[in-house]
Amino acid sequence: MGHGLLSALHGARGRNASIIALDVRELAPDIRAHCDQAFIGDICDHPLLERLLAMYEIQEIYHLAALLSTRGEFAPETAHQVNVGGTLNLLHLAAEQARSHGRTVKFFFPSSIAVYGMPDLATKRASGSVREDQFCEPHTMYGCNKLAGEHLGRYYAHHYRKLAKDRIEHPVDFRSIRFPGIISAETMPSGGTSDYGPEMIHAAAAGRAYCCFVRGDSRIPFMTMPEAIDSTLRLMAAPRPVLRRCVYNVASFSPRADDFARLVRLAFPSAEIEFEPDLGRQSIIDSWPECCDDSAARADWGWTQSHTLESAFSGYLLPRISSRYSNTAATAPAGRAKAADMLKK
Ligand code: AKB
Repeated sequence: MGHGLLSALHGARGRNASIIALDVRELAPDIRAHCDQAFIGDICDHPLLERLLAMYEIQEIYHLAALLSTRGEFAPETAHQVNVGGTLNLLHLAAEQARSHGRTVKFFFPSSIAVYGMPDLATKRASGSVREDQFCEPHTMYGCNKLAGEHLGRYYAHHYRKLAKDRIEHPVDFRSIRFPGIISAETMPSGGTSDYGPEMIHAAAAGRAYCCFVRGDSRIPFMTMPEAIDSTLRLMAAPRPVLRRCVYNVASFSPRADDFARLVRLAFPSAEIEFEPDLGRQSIIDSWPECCDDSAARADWGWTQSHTLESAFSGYLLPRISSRYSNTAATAPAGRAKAADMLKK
């Protein structure tokens, strides 16, 4: 998501704003071209963050670094260090920037539906759409970390150094969205549990068989990458007084895993998809809600989804994915166009 956001910020930025990127890996040249400076490094590297603090007058921070839910269960303590330690470091950087320049620093934190923990499948199915304040008892380290990040952000925004004589009020303007699974036509996710959605589509387009690690009737919310980026920019652009919360749900579509498979087979008739649930990863998906109530985001900052599952396939995924895998038999133009047409109907 960070890479897509860099391009969007580059297009949307004001005349005097510079974009400074920090990533653990070197950026691809086309993404690097959107930045004024790009550092290779880690958000857990204190001296590097101190250097950034000294070098720049930072006005906004978009903190996208995290170890996701599946990877986090293999190394929970490392996930905690990166996800919570890294968030704390960046919030501290924001607060210190605010202190040295006397201006509130805006901070964007992508939270996740992983903060929810549905106690069992029956409750998940009966609950339908969940509000921000319901079922916040995560089952994964990643979910615990995201919930901790939300609380830390609220603390830095409203209560930081409560007892200090030289405290400044509201050093950080913390804004967060609880994202569903995100599907990108350009990049493959890794280390997440919602990965089965994008993996199924990319595998079919590349002409590879796919074994889905959850049951066909598994349902969680998803959205496309452009919707995720659009929601981030919209929330960050909203005037502070209209925001009644720090953390918002957003929603787009909530397909079952076998709905994905149906549309993938329609678009790529030779796709081979099997379902072979992995009990551990299935239990994570079963702990996430079927759908999120995004009425607060709609009311406060005008969030609206752009897609249904069908229009996400026909208007975004199929055209883009097909050009990415353009030399595989699975993406033969005639079949693709027919599938996109059928989806539109
Ligand atoms: C994951 O699967 O861990 C992420 C998420 C839902 O936050 N994609």
